[in-house]
Amino acid sequence: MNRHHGTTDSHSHLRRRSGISKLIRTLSVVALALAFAFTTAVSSAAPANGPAFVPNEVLVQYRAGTSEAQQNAARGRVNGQRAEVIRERLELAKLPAGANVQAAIAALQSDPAVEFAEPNWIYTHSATSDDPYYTNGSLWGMYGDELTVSTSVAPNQYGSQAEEAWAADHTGSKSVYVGVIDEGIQYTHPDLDGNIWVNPFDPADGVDNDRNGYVDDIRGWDFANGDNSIYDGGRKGTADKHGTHVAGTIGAEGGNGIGVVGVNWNVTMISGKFLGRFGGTTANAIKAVNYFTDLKTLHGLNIVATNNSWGGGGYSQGLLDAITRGAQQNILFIAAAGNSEANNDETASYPSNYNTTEGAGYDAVIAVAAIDSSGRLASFSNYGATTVDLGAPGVGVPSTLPVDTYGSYSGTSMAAPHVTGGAALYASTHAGASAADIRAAILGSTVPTASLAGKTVTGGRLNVGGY
Ligand SMILES: [Ca+2]
Ligand SMILES: [Ca+2]
Ligand SMILES: [Ca+2]
Ligand SMILES: [Ca+2]
Repeated sequence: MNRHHGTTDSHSHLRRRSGISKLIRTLSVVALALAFAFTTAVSSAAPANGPAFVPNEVLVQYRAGTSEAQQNAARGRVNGQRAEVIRERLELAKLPAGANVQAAIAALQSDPAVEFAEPNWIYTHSATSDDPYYTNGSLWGMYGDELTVSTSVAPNQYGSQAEEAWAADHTGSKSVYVGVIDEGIQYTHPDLDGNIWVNPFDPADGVDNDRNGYVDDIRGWDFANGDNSIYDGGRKGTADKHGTHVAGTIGAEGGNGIGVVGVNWNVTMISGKFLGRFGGTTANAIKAVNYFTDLKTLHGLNIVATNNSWGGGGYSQGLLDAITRGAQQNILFIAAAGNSEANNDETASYPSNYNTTEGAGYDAVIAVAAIDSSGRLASFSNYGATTVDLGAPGVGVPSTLPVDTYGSYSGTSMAAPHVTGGAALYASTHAGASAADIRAAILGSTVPTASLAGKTVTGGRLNVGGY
């Protein structure tokens, strides 16, 4: 399970935190002559081979109508302390050092005031670098069946067909917004800077002018560090590579004569940074998802989707509830299927296996597998005839990297943003389309692909050519 999402290979460390040794295990998987380094954080509190969670923390959802005294009594069963209120009646509680998290959850669940209690799972992103610098002509994921915009490169039927949409002058719109829930983004990158949100509702004056709970969230928010700097890689680009790469696939600037181009030449991306150097947590993932839902409801921003190229934890009712609230506001949740070669029908992969149908009346989650430039299912990619919706380019994908550079990564992390880019592109040409409409368009326009038959819901690959 924990191979599911790794990081770039710079994350292989042993680290000690809060007295708990964090074992970070590196597995090498050889595929296409690339070494995929999957790194995994496992706390000593985690069950053997189970997903990792933060020791001494639990998420607790209290039932509607419960009093403060009832909540305190429930928390008192496990000698817990309220650390943070995430959402109404949903809190992050601290347990005493050394507490058995699973036992505490059982005790909390038995209290009538508690709707559910669950671990604060740890997520990590997934990406594998094969070539540190962008090589011209390799952006196959944007190609289509015919030569259209580009004349210097060969067509590739297994690309997303974005070129064909561009040929029809469909290159996206800055009035379409996308949330990037990931690491941060080097927002000053010359191929991204024009497509990153600048918050008009909360100027940098030390005041939370729009009262969304985040002071000066100018380009989004860093939930990992609790600050408004969404890029923390400095002048050497030591962090936020993965988020910057994902952003470039969704919306690196096109037609500017430099670097790469995203599915959208124009789009507005907002950072929901929650993955730090050692991953992220359920608590912060929930806050990031809620952030975009709240931005949409508070300001009417046309946020059509969030991209979620991460995973690794177990099931979280709190996170599903947050995704469902987003779904109710017409925000798609587009997720990487995972990189553990696993069948997600048999072993659920989160968040890609979530389904919002029960709470929102449709499923806002789109799970994405990775294919290579020959149309094969990527050797690392998860799949699932009922749980993974489609395939998209995810092997040897060049995109933006800090600082002001480019590089090629592989992973379902790279496939998902092609689909998210497709959602934004579709929204730009179909004003008023609901999230369910966009989802239906994406799944309905896939091209049947042998490697995806029986391994995905659609049996096909992304095709944005007609958007
Ligand atoms: Ca402000
Ligand atoms: Ca604010
Ligand atoms: Ca920061
Ligand atoms: Ca460019």
